[in-house]
Parts: sequence; C-alpha cells; structure tokens
Amino acid sequence: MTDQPVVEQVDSSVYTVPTDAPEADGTLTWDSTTLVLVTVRGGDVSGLGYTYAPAATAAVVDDLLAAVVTGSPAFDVPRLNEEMCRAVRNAGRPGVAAQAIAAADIALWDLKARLLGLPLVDLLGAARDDVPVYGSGGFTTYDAERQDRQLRGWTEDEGIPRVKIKIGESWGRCEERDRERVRRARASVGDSTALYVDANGAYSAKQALRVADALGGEGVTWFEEPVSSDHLATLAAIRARAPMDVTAGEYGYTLPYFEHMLTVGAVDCLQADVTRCGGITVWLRAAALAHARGLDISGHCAPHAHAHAAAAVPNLRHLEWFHDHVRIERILFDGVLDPAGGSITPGADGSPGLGLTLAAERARPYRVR
Ligand code: SMN
Ligand code: MG
Repeated sequence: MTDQPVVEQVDSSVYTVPTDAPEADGTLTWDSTTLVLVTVRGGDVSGLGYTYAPAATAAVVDDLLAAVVTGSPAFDVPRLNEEMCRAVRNAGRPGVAAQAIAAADIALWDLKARLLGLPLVDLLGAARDDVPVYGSGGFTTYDAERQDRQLRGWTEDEGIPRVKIKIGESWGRCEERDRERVRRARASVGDSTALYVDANGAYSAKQALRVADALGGEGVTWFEEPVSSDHLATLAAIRARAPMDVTAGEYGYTLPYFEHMLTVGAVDCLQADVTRCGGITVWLRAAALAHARGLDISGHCAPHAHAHAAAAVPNLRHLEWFHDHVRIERILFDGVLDPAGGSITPGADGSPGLGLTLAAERARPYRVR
C-alpha cells in the first residue's frame, strides 16, 4: 500500500515488579516479574507492546529490531514481523529473540489500529464480543488460607467460573500435598466451577497418569504440562489415556513448533502466548492451525496483550487471568479490562488499539532500564 505512515521511532524500557508473596510452581520459584515494554511511533501516534521476559530482551529490540522497523511502512505488520524474524537468525530465534519480536509486533498492531482510529479487535475483525477468562495462580508456596482467599476472590467476588492452581510441587516430590491442595480447591470453589491444574512438567510419565486418574475424580477438566513439553510424544501418550484435557504450548516460540505439537497429537487444547510466540501476527496463525484440526486455542498469561486477538478467533477456549500479570498490568497501565462475570469485552469502550496507556507515575518506581 502506498502513502502510508512510517514507523519513525522504536524504544524499549524495562520494569521489574516484586511479587506480593513468595511464588513457585512445580519446577520454578520466583519473587519478581520483569516486563519489557516496546513503543513504536509514527507521526504523533504511539503504539505499545510488551512481553514478560528478561531485561536482555530490550537489548535485542534496540540492537537487532529497531533498525529493521524504523523507516518502514507502519501498516505492513506481517512484512515487518517477517523481517524481524530474519534479522535474528544468527542470534537464535526461539526464546528471548522471539519475545522481543512479540513485543514489537504487538506494538505495531497497536500503532496501526491507533493510526486508523479503531479498537484493535475491529481492525482484526471480531469473531466474538466476549472473551472468557480463567483465574490462574494457586502457587505451591501458598498456605491453605491464602489459596482459599485467592480462589474465592475469583469465583465469589469477580464471578469467574474457572480457576487453575499449580501442582507438581518440588518436581513432583509432594504428590500427596498436590492432591490435598486440589481437594481443598474444590471445596473452595464448589462443584459448578471448572477446576484446572498446571504441573509445569514436574511429573514423570507414570506419575502423571496416576495423578490424572486421581484428579479426574475431583472433577479436574484441564491438566496442563503433566510432563515436560520437551517430550511431545510422552505428552501425547498421556493425552490418550488421561480422563481430562491435556494442554501445553506456553513454550511455543515459532509457528512450526505449534504445527509439530499438533501433528503428534500432544494436546486437547493448544496454548500459545502472544508475548512469546512472535506476537499477534503469529498467535492468529497458531489459532488457525488448531482450528484446522478442530481444536481450541487458549491464551497463556499476559491477558491484556491477548485480549483483542482472542476476540478475533472463532476457536478461542479462554484467556488466562494470571495473578502476577493481572496485578502488574493494573499497576503499569490505564485502560485495563474488567473480568466480572468471567469474561472481558475488548474494544467495547471504543478506545483505539489495545486500549492501554502506560500509567507513567505508577510505573516509575518499577523502571529498571
Ligand atoms: C506460568 C506462567 C508464568 C510464570 C510461571 C508459570 C505457567 C502458567 O506455566 O501457565 O500459568
Ligand atoms: Mg503453564
């Protein structure tokens, strides 16, 4: 297309926000979360995108991506995505580079929608008005009181009828406590709430099958990463025998990864993370891969980065309303969405792009770069 605005400037910044309590899942412990923000400017309009990734991601934006994007036509987001992918070839695309591309891609979509004066969902084309969410947290570090408080906050205070807790504590060495925490979670949320678990790859194959059978009895309908996603054939074998949906995909950094995951039959519902997989451009294609096989897609974490893209796909299951990221997005951004009743409605207020603006005053204390 001719006569379109160009991207004149690309900037990155980094924010580190401490957690509100010690947090761990089956295979990782953390006490803070880092968000890398990318802004792209065309004329007097700016777009923003972000990823949850190490500060080094900002250096990839500055050193490898900014030169590719600057001076290019602002409306040609798929072209720029492709050029960014080529620019990181020798750096290694999966991981930090893909996350840098994702943040820039999201910012470019936000910029284009703002230049056109449209909510991003209207630029992409809506497949739905409401985007269902599920409350996600239930860290293995929580005691019974804190887990109960968090779960009731989602179900009773916000009316979200789906929740996920972490299991697989200490690489699967606390199976009895895992089961006990799931029993307590069921007691907290009642029988009408969908109850999900995420083991983050902590279990061995036989252990995962044993746990799947036990948790099936608690009405658990979603078992995420029962074993490591490094072993897709093992995941597929567990999927074939577990009574509930087996899901994975959060470490997908490229479209071929998702194609491979689906080809081997590893999942019942594909997860993909718009802030990891190369942005909205690639996330929409991952959704199409799943759709072609009659499967749903679920957005992993970073709910406000996913919201508009999620509303644009017909085969959306839901978005993850992840405790840490919801908290961080509420601190750093104005324009965040309300999950009351269990879904969000991106674009409903007519604000352009993703509808987010950086809350500079609130963000300043967390800025580390
Ligand atoms: C997860 C997300 C973010 C940080 C740690 C773990 C996770 C999930 O696996 O799916 O929520
Ligand atoms: Mg997970």
